[in-house]
Amino acid sequence: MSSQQADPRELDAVIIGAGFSGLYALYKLRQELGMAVRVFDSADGVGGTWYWNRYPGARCDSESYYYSYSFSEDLEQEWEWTSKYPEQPEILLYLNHVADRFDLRRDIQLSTRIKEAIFDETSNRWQVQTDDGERFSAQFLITGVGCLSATNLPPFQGLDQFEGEWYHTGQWPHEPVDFKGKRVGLVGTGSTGIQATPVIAEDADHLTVFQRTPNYSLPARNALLTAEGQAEVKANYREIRRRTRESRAGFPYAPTEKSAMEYSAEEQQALCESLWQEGGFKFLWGSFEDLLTSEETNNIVAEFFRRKIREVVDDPATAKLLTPTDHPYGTKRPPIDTGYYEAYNRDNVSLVDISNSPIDAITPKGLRIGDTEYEFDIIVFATGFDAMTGALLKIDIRGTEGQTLADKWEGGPLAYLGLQVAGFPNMFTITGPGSPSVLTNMPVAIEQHVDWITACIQHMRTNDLIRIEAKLDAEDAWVDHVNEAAEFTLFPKANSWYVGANIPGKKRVFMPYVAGMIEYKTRCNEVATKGYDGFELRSA
Ligand code: NA7
Repeated sequence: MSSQQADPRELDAVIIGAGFSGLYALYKLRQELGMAVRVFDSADGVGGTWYWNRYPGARCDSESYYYSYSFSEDLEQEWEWTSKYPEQPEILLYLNHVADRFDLRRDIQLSTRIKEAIFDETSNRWQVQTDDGERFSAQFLITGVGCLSATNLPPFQGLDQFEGEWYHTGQWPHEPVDFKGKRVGLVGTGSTGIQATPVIAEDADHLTVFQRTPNYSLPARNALLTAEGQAEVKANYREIRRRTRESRAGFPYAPTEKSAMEYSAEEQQALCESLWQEGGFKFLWGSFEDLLTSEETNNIVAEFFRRKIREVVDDPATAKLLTPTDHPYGTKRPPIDTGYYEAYNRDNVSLVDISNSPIDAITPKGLRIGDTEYEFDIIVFATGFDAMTGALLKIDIRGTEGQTLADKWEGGPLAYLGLQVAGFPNMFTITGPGSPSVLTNMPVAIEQHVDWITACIQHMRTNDLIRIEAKLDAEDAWVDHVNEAAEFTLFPKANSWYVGANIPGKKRVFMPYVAGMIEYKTRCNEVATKGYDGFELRSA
């Protein structure tokens, strides 16, 4: 009998994705609730984002000691991070260690893509099929597919004719790419392009960067961790975790209590300078409390960045092209770099502004813009992701009455608390659209979601409930609230992937919840305390 015809294997939960989310969800549901769980991932290793993003210079923009799990004190104490901002291989090692340490691998099925998941209203179970035709049946479907995992390769005409090598940064090969002596073209100046530029420039004969929108990048000021520094963090972990959980964005620091307008011009500049010197995300989440709500305050910070770019980049014409003026600081995801602006002072790096003249075609020898052809041996596309919804919509997910998730989300994602979609019972979306997700330090958001989902399932089991579904009116109210929260900020002013602007034809909707982790967590807890208010629960 072929696997297609065999009865589906019965599980309590199917989890899609073996990154930070899926690993923790497996741990919690299996360890704490004793559930029969299976995690699926299309990759041939665990790690999610950190499995795929192996491009040169790939490193975490959050500091290692808080971009990590907090659920196990033993794990915290035994794991040794080597640098402030860990490189991709180190985070991948960490996640592999977690998989081994907690004996997770026996319930993880790799190299397997989930093709479809259909909710059966008779049994109240999800019928799930893999791309190999293997079938599983589970009460719960839990997605941990990542917010930035469906790569965006714009449909450049002629790419298949290119005679050189080309790569998308989000699907980087496992073997090192040799840039030595090569003419390299790099498309995209988001976080990824900005991390990759200085590293590729070290080796390439010449690197040409194609920039559609300039960004405000902050120096990371990475450093190796000392034994004393590590010991201090380890001694203070509980307090650090408390601070991250009680912060707005999952970082262990807070912004000023007053508006920038209540400081003198000298004080404003002094704070900006000290944050610039310190480096990293603190500029975004630990500077002025009204940075993302007041144009006046934002402009003070934006001007500070513009001055820094002029100071670092030698050639004034290049500095001007690199200077963002089209969006407020922080309304596109701010990159953190190591020597990005400095790279443009090298003789072998040049910048091409494509804001008004897009790439017309990829040619056999390179790429063409108008009448100009640029010749390359290697083209690197750092063109980002179909964020927040792309990976979910790649799966054929069908809820009640045969409704597909793609149809439900035609006008933009709809979800209650970013955790459940009305019409899709017993499905939970870890860091789904409508939750703080990408506006936070991800592991903090992931742990909060998985903890909430685990408690919810525990509640259902204790009370003999077999089905939970978000109510439409609760979902509508939440979507309105997410939009209102965004409207109160400067975020909607930017053409960012937060609103789907990077994907032609994608409905413009502000997808993450911007009011902050603490506000969000309070609301989630209230919903649970009130007997899962806004959800319809059914007993057997
Ligand atoms: P991003 O931040 O989406 O950056 C993608 C870059 O590629 C950005 O500069 C885009 O310009 C550019 N882009 C996208 N499509 C095109 C086309 N068609 N032509 C030219 N340039 C294009 O992705 P990243 O991978 O850098 O970062 C994603 C997240 O991963 C990051 O924020 C972290 O959270 C980790 P645009 O700005 O849209 O004009």
